[in-house]
Amino acid sequence: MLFGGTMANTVCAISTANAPGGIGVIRISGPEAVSVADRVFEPISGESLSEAAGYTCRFGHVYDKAGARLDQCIATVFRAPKSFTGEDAVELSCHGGLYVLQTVLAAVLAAGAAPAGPGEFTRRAFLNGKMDLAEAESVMELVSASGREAANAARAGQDGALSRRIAEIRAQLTDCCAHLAAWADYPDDDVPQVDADFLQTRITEGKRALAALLRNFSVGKIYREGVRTVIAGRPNAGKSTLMNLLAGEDRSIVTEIPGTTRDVVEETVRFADIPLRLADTAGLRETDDAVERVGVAAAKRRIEAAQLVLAVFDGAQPLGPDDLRLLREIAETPAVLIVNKNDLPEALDPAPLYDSGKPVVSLSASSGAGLDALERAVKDVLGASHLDPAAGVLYTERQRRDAEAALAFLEEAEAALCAGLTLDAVTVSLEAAVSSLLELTGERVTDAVVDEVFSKFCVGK
Ligand SMILES: Nc1nc2c(ncn2[C@@H]2O[C@H](COP(=O)(O)OP(=O)(O)OP(=O)(O)O)[C@@H](O)[C@H]2O)c(=O)[nH]1
Ligand SMILES: [Mg+2]
Repeated sequence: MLFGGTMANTVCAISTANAPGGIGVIRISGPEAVSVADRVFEPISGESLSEAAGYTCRFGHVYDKAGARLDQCIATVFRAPKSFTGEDAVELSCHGGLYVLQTVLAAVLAAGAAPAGPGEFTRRAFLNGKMDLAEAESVMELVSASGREAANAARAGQDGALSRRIAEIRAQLTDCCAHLAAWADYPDDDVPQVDADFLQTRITEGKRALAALLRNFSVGKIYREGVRTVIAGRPNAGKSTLMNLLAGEDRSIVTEIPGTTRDVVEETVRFADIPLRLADTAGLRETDDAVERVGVAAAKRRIEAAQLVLAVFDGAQPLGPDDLRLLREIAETPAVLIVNKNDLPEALDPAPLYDSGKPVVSLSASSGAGLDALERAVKDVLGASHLDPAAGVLYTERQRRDAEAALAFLEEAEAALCAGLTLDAVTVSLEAAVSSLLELTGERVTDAVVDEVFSKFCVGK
C-alpha cells in the first residue's frame, strides 16, 4: 500500500526509552523489514530471518557494514498483516545501553531502512486499518501515562471503549437521519409519520452521552496534567507537616514556632492516584516581620491561582480571624478543609467549616490518621470519584473539539425541532453531528488532522 509516499519504504527507530535499560528494542517495519534485518543480523542457527515464520525469533549477533560485531541480539519476526503496523516487521532486542542501541540503529540505517518519524509506527497501524484514530491517540496516552487511573483510561481507549461509545451514539443519530430521509423521499408513501417524540428522545440521549464524555475529559486532564494545589492555613496549623506526610519525606521545615515557613516549598506527589503539584506556603497572619510578610503575600497569590486548596486548621485551637478570612478567600475555589491534630483534644468548633459547604476532614498530619478520608475528599472535590474508564474517555483536545461540535449540532437540531422548523433543518444538524463523530474516530478525517495527531507522538512509537 502506498500512503502519502511514506508507506512504501521501510523505517526503523529505537522503540525503547532514551535511557539505559536491561534491554533495548530497535523496530524495523515495512516491505523490506526482513531483508534489511538479514543484512545486519546473523543467527547462531544459520537460518536467515527470511526463512522465519511470523511470531518466531532467532538468537544471534548484529554486525555493522564493516563486519564488526556490535551486540548479541534476539530478532523477532512479524509477518504482514500480523504485526503492530500491519506490515512485515522485525524487532531487534539488544542490550539496553544507549551507545549499543545507537550503533545498531546506525547499522540498520546503513542497511537500507529510513529513520521513522514521530509516531510513524502507530500511523502505519492506523493507515493499515489496525486501529482507529481514537485508539491510536490512546496508545500515545498509554505511553505517557504515569498513574494507574490514567493508564486504565488509556488502556480502555486502546481496547476501543471510546470508539465503541462514539459508535453507539452515532448509530442512534444515524437511525434518526434514516427515519427523516425516508420521510423526505417518500412523503406520500406508507412511511409512518415522523415521530417528533422519537427524534426528541434520541437527540436528548445523544446530548446526555456527549455531555458525560466531555465531563470526563476535564477529569482525565487532571490525571494527565496534575493539579495546582496549595496547602494554606494560619501559622502552626501543621501545613508543613502535611506537606512532608504527602511527600513521604522531609521537604519543609517543621517547628513549633509559628511562622516557620516563609518561602513557597514545592513538590509533586501522587495522591489518590492524582498528581498534585503541591505548594506549602507561609502561615497566613498579619505580621510586622518584613520577611514573613513577603511570604504571606506569596501564599495569597498562590491561593488565588490554585486549582485545589488544602486548607489546614489547628483542631487543638479555636477558629480565629485568620481562619475565617481564609474560608472567605477560598469560597470559590475547590478546597478540602482539614481539621488537623486530631490526636490532641479538640478545641475547634467546626460549624463554620461545615457551613461553607466544603468537605471537612479530620486528620493527624503527624501520624497520618485520617489520610484515607482526605484521599476520598480530594477525589470528590475534583470530580474524580466517578471516572469510569471503561465507559470511554476523551483523551485529546482534538477529540474534545469534535465531541463539542457534535453536541452543538445536536442542540441546533433540538432547537429546530422545538421551533417547529422544517424537518430538513433538523436533518442538516443531525448529519453534521454524525459527521463530527466520524471525524472523532478518524473514519472521516483529513490528512492535516492525521498529521496533527501523529506529530505529537515520540519517535519509535
Ligand atoms: N500533635 C500534633 N502536632 C502536630 C500535628 N501536625 C503538626 N503538628 C505540630 O505543630 C507544629 C507546627 O507544625 P508545622 O507543620 O510546622 O506547621 P505550619 O502550618 O507549617 O506552620 P508555619 O510554617 O509556621 O506556618 C509542629 O510542632 C508540629 O510537630 C498533628 O497532627 N498532631
Ligand atoms: Mg510551615
